[in-house]
Amino acid sequence: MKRVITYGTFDLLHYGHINLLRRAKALGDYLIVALSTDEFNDKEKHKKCYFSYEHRKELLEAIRYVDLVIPEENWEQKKTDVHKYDVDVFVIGDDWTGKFDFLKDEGVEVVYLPRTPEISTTQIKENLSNQ
Ligand code: C2G
Repeated sequence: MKRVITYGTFDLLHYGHINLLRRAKALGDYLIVALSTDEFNDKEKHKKCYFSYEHRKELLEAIRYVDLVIPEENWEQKKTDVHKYDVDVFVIGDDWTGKFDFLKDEGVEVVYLPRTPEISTTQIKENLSNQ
């Protein structure tokens, strides 16, 4: 059982997120999504979410590629998460390329996947506010 983990906010879920999750799941058999909590988004990522953690979690749990959703509460937890959840592969979009290579020292394969161009939560919000 190859276990994959990824991290993110996944607010206003869109096809770019789904493309990432589908490719992440294809790297193994079991996909864990560490979902940024409202507090982590607010204090550390300076992201104002439209949907609450609970609603973003509900949406992710409905996706066929996702097997488990856990909270992402800080930047540091990745190093312990990969052991706690017996993870083989860490995957994230290539906007983070190089930022999590330290996980290789924990015996984890680190994969950066190309982002889906032209779609982002910020873009969605801007387009809607300009309508
Ligand atoms: N993503 C993508 N294509 C897009 C938009 C997002 O592939 N058009 C990917 C991102 O690269 C990320 C995932 O979808 O892997 C979730 O995106 P965000 O919610 O924006 O995640 P982010 O804020 O980058 O959080 O500790 C890591 C952070 O929590 C990552």
